[in-house]
Amino acid sequence: MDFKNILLKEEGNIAIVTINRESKLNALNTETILELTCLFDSLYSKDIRCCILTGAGNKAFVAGADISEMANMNVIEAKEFANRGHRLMNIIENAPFPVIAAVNGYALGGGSEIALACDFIYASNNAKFGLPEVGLGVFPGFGGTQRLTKRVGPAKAKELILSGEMIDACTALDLGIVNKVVELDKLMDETLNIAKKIASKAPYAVKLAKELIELATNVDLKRGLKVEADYFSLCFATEDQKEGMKAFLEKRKAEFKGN
Ligand code: CO8
Repeated sequence: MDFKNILLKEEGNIAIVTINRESKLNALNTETILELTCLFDSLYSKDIRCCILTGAGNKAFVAGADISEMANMNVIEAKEFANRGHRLMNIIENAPFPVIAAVNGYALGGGSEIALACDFIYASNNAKFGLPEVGLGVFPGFGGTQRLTKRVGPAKAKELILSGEMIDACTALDLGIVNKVVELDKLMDETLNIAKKIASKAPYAVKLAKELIELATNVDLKRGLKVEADYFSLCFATEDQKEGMKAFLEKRKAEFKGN
């Protein structure tokens, strides 16, 4: 598949997706949103065990939705644009493998929103997060009002969204938006390290655990524990459960095949 605005590199079972519109600070226009949706859709049916999403260059991860494209939209076009954005965020969030955002600079507006749709975020020390949309006469429309609130709680989400204030990587770390901050030239290595660790584990168990953690943010404990017990038992239908436990008892490294 040939894409104009994104790059895909595969290292074993790890997919590295780079948003590649550096001259526009990787802003998300419709074409890029559709390409990313199509790419993630295609990754669903491959043996991908972890994915890294990043931006080209060392200045921006994604500086937001493309303002030049949005400026003259009518109501119908804006709705379509928001729906396309939601589809992309959902396809990332619900991917059957973990997706890690490697935020290498500005993550503004839609850039923060796409990072929040990933399972977790590693950031470079020059990264800046913000949802400046109210300064443009709109508000975060790619899921930011919902996902940021779930991540940091309503009071902090209100402070950030209603002021449009930009925060640095360390503040994002303190708020729990980011899991780790590293120097820019170490960002990909550090992110690849954790991706490799994840990719070496049993893929089906990783996938179910990801689903359950997501579920925990949406249902009460009783319901969550019931589904956890169901999913736990499902693991025993896999070869990987047998291999994982056998390898432990034989004091060797498990070889997971994803079945
Ligand atoms: N959209 C389009 N182009 C952009 C964007 C953007 N979001 N951000 C940067 N660019 C372009 C600039 O226009 C410029 O292009 P050109 O060279 O052709 O003039 C190029 O990228 C480089 O940018 P700057 O010259 O501005 O670089 P600076 O270093 O001076 O500034 C900033 C960097 C601070 C990141 C600055 O570019 C900036 O403020 N960008 C916009 C940030 C922003 O407001 N983002 C939020 C956008 S709105 C949004 O994301 C809504 C999501 C929900 C949509 C819901 C749909 C209904």
